[in-house]
Amino acid sequence: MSSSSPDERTLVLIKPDAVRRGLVGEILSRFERKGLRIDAMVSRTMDGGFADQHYAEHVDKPFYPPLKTFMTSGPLVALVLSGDQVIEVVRAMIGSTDGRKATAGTIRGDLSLSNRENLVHASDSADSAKREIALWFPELA
Ligand code: 3AN
Repeated sequence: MSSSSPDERTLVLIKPDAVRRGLVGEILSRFERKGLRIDAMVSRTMDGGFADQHYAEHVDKPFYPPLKTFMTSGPLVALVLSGDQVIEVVRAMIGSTDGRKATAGTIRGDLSLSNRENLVHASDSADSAKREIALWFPELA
């Protein structure tokens, strides 16, 4: 890290499918081994209203109702990770949305066979990270 590139933060959700499958440790371990820091972490079950806020950009999409049902179906683990270029680094580590097509070596590519139950959410831009961290961890914003 140099003084001209201060560490970023990103918001990650380890989704209910990962919790049900006992993959929380596996996923956290990948982030830790990469050298990222866990700045905050909580287990929580989203209600519908909170899901609508988190997925504000998707609420009108056809895939949203089943996504909402899935994301509110049980506890998930929300965390804030920090590190050099963490937003881009974590997006690369999780792989593309559809687990059937995600590259081997990524979390989704190795562990998911679905484009809905794809184990992990991670902020996709600095603006998203700011908004999502403020929503999940207002004490850090
Ligand atoms: P990503 O999580 O890869 O950024 P987004 O933000 O485009 O993907 O979509 C948010 C979530 O919506 C995905 N993680 C996935 O669970 C679900 N999703 C996206 N596209 C579809 C789709 N075509 N069918 C079902 N679920 C989808």
